[in-house]
Amino acid sequence: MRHRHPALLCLAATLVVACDGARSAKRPAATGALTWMEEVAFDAGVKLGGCVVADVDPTRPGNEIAVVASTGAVFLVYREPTGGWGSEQIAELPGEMIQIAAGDLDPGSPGDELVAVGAARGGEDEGGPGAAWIIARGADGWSATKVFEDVALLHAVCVGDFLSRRAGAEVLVAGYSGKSWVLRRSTGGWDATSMARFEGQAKSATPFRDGAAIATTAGQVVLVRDVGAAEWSATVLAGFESGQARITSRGADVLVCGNGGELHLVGVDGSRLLHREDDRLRGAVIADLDPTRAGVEYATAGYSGDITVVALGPGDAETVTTVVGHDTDRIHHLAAGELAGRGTVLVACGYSGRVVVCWSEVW
Ligand SMILES: [Ca+2]
Ligand SMILES: [Ca+2]
Repeated sequence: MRHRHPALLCLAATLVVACDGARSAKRPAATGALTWMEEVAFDAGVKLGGCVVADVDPTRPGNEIAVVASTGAVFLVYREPTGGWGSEQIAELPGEMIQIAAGDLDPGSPGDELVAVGAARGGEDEGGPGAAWIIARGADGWSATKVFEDVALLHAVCVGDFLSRRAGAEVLVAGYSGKSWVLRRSTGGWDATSMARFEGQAKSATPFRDGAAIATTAGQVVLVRDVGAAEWSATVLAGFESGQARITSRGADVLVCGNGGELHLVGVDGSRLLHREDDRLRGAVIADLDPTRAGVEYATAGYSGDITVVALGPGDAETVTTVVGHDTDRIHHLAAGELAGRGTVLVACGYSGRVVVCWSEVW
């Protein structure tokens, strides 16, 4: 199946302000001001669980966007060389898929591979087992391989070098069983090893320090790491009143958000509230999204449909919050990455079935 969207839908709210009443398509005179743009890159027509930006298709230049759907479908969304967006369905899995990550899991194959997690069969709410799938493009096209099944839904996945005694990347998965597992490639396929236990259910995971940080429904950020024993250690780094749902890290910092509508930056000196909304948050991104400000910015999105960027002002004393995009229904995930012709983009997906891409331009 192949979808094409030659007509781009430009929704940039800030563009309306910048474009002299939006009547003119001409760009305003250069002012050095930052303008946020928004496009719908793809509409799957079904709820989308998660998305990632990575170079997973070696036959196309640069990075692509991979998204997973409630139907078990996995789609690739990409920039066409002539402009505009294209898309392709690359897998049809038997259960609802929740999240997807990418990394170099096969050193013998160019580019990155995808790993998707969700329900082994049927929907997220049916209470059945969870499954993890590797999806990759080889010489014969796209393939999907089930590499692990847990007793309950798998909701969290990330790729990193988690096993100190072994070179290369592994996959960490976690979910509603209250356990995380490391999946490693072996001669006969994939092995699950290095289990850690924690309170509550895992919703999201990110590589952190020499292990992974997991956001749980118990409101905790838990660091799981290899301590040379059969069972990994699990250390609570931070705790919040409501369940946590999405997490990312950069350096010594962890960015986490959840059901309380709060986005927290957890560092060595404790945690700081960066943003609050009235509804659930489902996005945690750290990236250099604003080239007019030094350093990184923080982004989130959630059930309000808003996509929000938070920058720290002079001396990090204040937060500067900008709503840079909006979707028509609840957003379930937010990712960032580089795309040809767009620079660093934010990619949101969720209940609307749409893949919404936001990026900034300095005019
Ligand atoms: Ca590519
Ligand atoms: Ca910046």
